[in-house]
Amino acid sequence: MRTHTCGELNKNIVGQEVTIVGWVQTRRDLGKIVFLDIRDRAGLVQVVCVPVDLGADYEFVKEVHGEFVVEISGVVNQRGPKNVNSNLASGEVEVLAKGFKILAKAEPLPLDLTDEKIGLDVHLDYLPLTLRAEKYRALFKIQAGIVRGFRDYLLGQDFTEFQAPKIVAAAAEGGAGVFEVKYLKNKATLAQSPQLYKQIMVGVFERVFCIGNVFRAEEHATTRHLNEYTSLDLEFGMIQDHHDVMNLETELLRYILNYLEQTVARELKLWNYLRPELPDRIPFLKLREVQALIKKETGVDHTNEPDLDPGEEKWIGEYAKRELHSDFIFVTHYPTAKRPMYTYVDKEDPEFTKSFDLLFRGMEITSGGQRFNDYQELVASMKNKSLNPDDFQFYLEAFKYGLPPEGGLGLGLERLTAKLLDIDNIKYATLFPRDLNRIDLQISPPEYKQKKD
Ligand code: AMO
Repeated sequence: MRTHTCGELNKNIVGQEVTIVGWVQTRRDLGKIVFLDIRDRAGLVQVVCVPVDLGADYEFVKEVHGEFVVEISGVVNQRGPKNVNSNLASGEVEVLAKGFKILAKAEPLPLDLTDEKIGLDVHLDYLPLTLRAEKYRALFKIQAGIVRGFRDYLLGQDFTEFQAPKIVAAAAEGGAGVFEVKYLKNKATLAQSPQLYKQIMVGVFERVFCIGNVFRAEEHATTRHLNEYTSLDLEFGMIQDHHDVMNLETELLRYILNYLEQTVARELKLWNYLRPELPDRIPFLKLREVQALIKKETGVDHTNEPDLDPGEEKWIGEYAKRELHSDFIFVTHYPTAKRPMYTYVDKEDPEFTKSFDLLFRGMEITSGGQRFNDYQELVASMKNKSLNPDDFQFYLEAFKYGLPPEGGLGLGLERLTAKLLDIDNIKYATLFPRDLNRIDLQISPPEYKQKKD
């Protein structure tokens, strides 16, 4: 029976008998003495296996290699000063094994988990194994920390969490890019976002958030697009305008960064984490101002375009860093013609909306803004976009019966993770990425399959 986790072992319990359970991470043989690094959820510890101490159990030691799961009883010993491993919480001690059991066997590993040069496709094909590598365990601990920080902050601000449906009738973000669901009697799609439901829920709780997967039928496999991603969504009522939403996001990000640094500092060190510059107020510019700047500085005239292309996002990201000392910049006032029907129009300049994107290190990680809350205005906006209000009858009920001025945002979890850790392809920062060519396993050309068999 396990008495301690590996991470709990330290010099205060030197001399004590313990039983630990974990995976064999590495094996080193020195003649008949075998050194095993044993890993469990809490950490890693070195175990020394000597034939005289183990007796008959030494036979089991002979058999084990990486990823075997074992139970070891033994005595905690202090390591010599030269052998202390300062990277480990349990690095000052080791366990001298007295009893050894195999709990689960592992086949020989098809790849070396410490090899940083494994290509993306092989990494993804072997995810159940490659996710066990130290760097990837760290990455997804950090990602879990982002989710936790998001939730904690919003609960602290009196938001209520809800679960949004994933089978929906209407496309929230516009018709393109939806997956149809054929089985049901009604026309249905997979949700592109919880947008319509979070707005309905403002009528119920005033402040709400939800964390869940959403689906986008993206036509191309790129380094920043997935077909399924995790959206961190929030929505709240009683706002003045989109600046309230931007200010909330600024404090939310500050909370998440602090939370990560307090809880997963060791994991952050394994990646190229550099604390982002996050000023008291994140700078904000209108889309047309950004385009004018780009034209002035580079000569490229995109001043009539409805959006920034990835190169322009990068450019303005670098500008924000250099000139405004911020790794973040809000770009506001996207054209009314290009934003979804729920986006509030700037009454002083009706061609543009009170919407924003947040760029982090030159990549969009969030969209948000103020929404129409007036029933008549929302219906008119739908009609302007050639949408039939009858298709949105259910959603519109929320507006018929009193919805306050409100706004919100959607933050892409994988993009935030990737940018925070300097990862250039979003798929590395996605637990189980789906794209045109892959659901878990890549749809492989025959010669590739053969090679693996
Ligand atoms: P939008 O469609 O801009 O807005 O999405 C919000 C954020 O989600 C992330 N994202 C993606 N991440 C990975 N793969 C994709 N294919 C993908 N598409 C989007 C990005 C993006 O900034 N309802 C609005 C949000 C709102 O206004 O509240 C929406 O979904 O980080």
